[in-house]
Amino acid sequence: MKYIKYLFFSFFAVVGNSYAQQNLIPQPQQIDIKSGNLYLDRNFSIVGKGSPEEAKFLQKNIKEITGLELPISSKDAKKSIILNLDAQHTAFSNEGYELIVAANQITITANQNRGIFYGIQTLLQLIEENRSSLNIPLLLIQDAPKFAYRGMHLDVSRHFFSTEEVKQYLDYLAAYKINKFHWHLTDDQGWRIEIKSHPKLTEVGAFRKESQTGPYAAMTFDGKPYGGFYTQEQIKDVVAYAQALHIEVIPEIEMPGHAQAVLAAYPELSCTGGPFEVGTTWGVMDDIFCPKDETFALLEDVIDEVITLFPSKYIHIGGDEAPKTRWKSCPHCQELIKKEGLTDELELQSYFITRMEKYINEKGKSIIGWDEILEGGLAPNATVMSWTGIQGGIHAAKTGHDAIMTPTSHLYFDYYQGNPQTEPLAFGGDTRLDKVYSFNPIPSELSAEEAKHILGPQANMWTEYITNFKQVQHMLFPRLMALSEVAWGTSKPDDYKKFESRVIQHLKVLDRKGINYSKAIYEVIGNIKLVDGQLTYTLSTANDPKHIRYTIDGSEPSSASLPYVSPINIDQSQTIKATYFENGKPISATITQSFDISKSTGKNIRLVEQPGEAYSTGGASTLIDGVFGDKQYFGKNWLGFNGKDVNATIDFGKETEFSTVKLSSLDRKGSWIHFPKEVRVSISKDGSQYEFVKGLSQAEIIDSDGDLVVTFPVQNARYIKVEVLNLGIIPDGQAGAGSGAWLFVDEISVN
Ligand code: TNX
Repeated sequence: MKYIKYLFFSFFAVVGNSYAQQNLIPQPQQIDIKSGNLYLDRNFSIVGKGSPEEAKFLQKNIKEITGLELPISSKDAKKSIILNLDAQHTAFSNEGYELIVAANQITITANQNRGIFYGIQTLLQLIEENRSSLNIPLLLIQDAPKFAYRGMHLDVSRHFFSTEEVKQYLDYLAAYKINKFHWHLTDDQGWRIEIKSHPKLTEVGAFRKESQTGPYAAMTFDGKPYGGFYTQEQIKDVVAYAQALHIEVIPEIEMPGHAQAVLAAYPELSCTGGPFEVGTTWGVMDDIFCPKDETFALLEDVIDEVITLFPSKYIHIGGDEAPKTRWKSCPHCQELIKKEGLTDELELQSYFITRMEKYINEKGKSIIGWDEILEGGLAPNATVMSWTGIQGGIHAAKTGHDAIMTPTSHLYFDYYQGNPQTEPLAFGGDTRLDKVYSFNPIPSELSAEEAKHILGPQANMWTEYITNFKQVQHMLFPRLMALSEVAWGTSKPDDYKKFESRVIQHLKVLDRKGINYSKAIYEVIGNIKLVDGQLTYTLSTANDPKHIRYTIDGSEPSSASLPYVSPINIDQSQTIKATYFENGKPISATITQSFDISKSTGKNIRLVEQPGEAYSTGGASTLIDGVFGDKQYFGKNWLGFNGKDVNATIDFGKETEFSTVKLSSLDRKGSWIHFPKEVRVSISKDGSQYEFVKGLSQAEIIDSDGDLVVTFPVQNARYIKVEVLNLGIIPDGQAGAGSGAWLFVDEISVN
C-alpha cells in the first residue's frame, strides 16, 4: 500500500514539475528544473544562523501552507532548509539569491537577508503550488531584480485603513517582492498621522463631517462623520513590521496642495484665512498652503517628527495638483514673488518645494515629489514621481534626476480593471491586467546612461471610491502580480497568455486564503477592429472562447445562441450581446456593445492635433469605429485632448450626400474635463477649399448635455471637416483652474 501511495505521489510530481516552473510570479531570471523531487516532510529543520528573523518567517509560513511545524535548528541535519547568508557571495546584487532544491536539502544563498527573504518567498510559492503532494521539484534558481525600486502606494486619507489592514497589505506586497510602500498619509479629506507638536492636525484634520458617495458628478453624500489616524506608536509598529518584510516605508506629506484638512485646523496658513472644513468631496481644491513663514514653520515641525518615525531616506512631499488661484490674488504671495525675483506663481511653487527640500536635505533625507514639482524649475536633489504620463520621468532622467514611473495610463489601480457594469465603482479609466503587464518602466527616449535614473515602477491605490479593505484587495489583485513581474524585470508582454495562466493558479491561492480579487480576467472582452474599412468585433476570454455565445439583435444570449468562432463582421447598426457559458450555464456577466454604422464608419480620417497619450487608444479611427463611448466609463472609446482642439477631416472616398453630424462630448469638471465651446462643420469637394456649413454654440452644447447633433440641408461633398473647440484655460473657482481643459470626444457619425 505504501508503495502504491509513493507511486501515486511521484506521478503527480511529474505533472507538478512543469507547473512549478510555470507558476512563479515574478518569474525568476534563471530557472533550471531537474528531474526528481524533494518530499517535504516533518523531518526537515530550518537552519539559518545569520537569518533568525527570516527563519521564523519561513517556519510560520510553511506551517500556514502545509500544517508542518518544522523546528529551527542551529546545525545542519540530514534533511534541512538552509538559509545561507554569505556576505562573500558577490555573484548577485544585494537583493539577489540562489535557491537550490536538492534531494534532501534546500539551500537559499544570498549576501544580504533581503536576498534570503526573496529566496524564501520563491520557495513558499513552490510549496504552495505543490501543497497537495508536498513534492517540490529539484531545481536551481538564480535570481535578482532588475529595478531597485518596486513600489506600491496606498492612500489612507480618502478612506482610512487600520494598522492590521495595512500590515496585511504589506504581506501581499512582500509575497510579490515589492520593496517600497508609499504611504499617502495626508490629503484634503483627512490628516492621518499624529504630530505631537500640533495636535489639532489630527483632532480637527483627521475627521470629516461626511463623505461623497457614488460617482463624483452625482454629488451625493452619506451624512456620516468619518475619520481616523495613526498614533506615532502605531506608525512605528507598522514601519517595524514592514522592515521585517524588507519593505521600506516612504511617507507622503502633501504640500502645497491637497492641504484642506490642515487648513481646517489652522486656517491662518491659507491665503484667505478661511474658515475651512476637512474635505467632503473628492477632486482638487483651490485652497492650498500660503507660502508664509508660519506655514513653513509648521511643515518643518511636521518633518522633524516624521523623520524620527521613518528610517527611509525619502520623504515624499506631494507637490501635485496645486491650483495657483489663491496665490494669484494674495498680496503676500505677490509680494514674495517680487522679493524673491520670481517670474510667476509656478516659480513660487518651485520656491516652496525647494525651500522644503533644503530643510529636508539638511536633515539627511531626500525628497520625492509628483510631476508637478517640475513646475517653475525642479528642486536640486529631488526625485520625480511621474504620474500624469511618462514625460515627467523622461525630463527628470534627462536632467540628471532620479525618477519613479507611475503613469495613470498603466499603473493606477484605482481605475477599472474590467467591465464597469460588473466591477465596483472606480475612478474611471481602463487599466486591465494586460495593460499593467505591458508597461515598460524605461521609456525608449532614454539613452542607457539616462535610463539608470529610472529607479523603477510603482502602482498607486487612490481610495476615493475604495471604501473598505475587501475592495482594496479587489483593486490590488490580480494587478499586483503584473506589477511584480514588471518591477522584477522578467515580464514578457508578448507572452501575456502564459502570464495569465500563472495568474489563474495564483488566484486559487487567494481563494484558499480568503483574499478578495477581481474576476475581470474571466470576462468576455470585446475588441473593435477596423482594417481596410471593414469593422470587426473580436471576443476573447481567459477561458476557452469557443464557449462564448452571442446575439446580434439585442436579446439575452442563451446556451443555444450563436457560438463564437471567429471575429464578427459589423456591416450595419446592431447590438451584440455575449456571455461565456459552461455546461449550459452562464458563467460571465453579459457584455453589450451597440454599433452605430453611418456614412463615416471606417472612412479615412485625419486629425491635426493628436490626443493625450493616456486617452488615445485606437487613435483617430476611434472616431469612426461605429461605437459611441460610454459616458460613465470614459476610459475607453474616447479620445481626450489636453488644452487642444479637435480638428478632424473625413474623406468619404467619393461625393456623398449627408445632412447630419452626430458626436458626443463629456463634462466632468472635477476631472478637468469640459464641454467644448463650439462645434463647426465644413465641407469640401477637393479637400483643400472648405466651406462652413453649420455649427453649435456653447449654449446649444450645454443644452444638449453632450449629445451633439448638427443638422443642415442635404449637402453633397467628398470631404467633411469637424472642428470641436476646446474650452481653453479652466476658469477660476473650478478644479484645475489656470490649466488647459481636457476635451473628450467620441465618434463622428455622419448621415
Ligand atoms: C490624481 S496622482 C491625484 C490624486 C487622486 C488621483 C485619482 C496624484 C498625484 N494626484 O489626488 O486621488 O488622481 O486617480
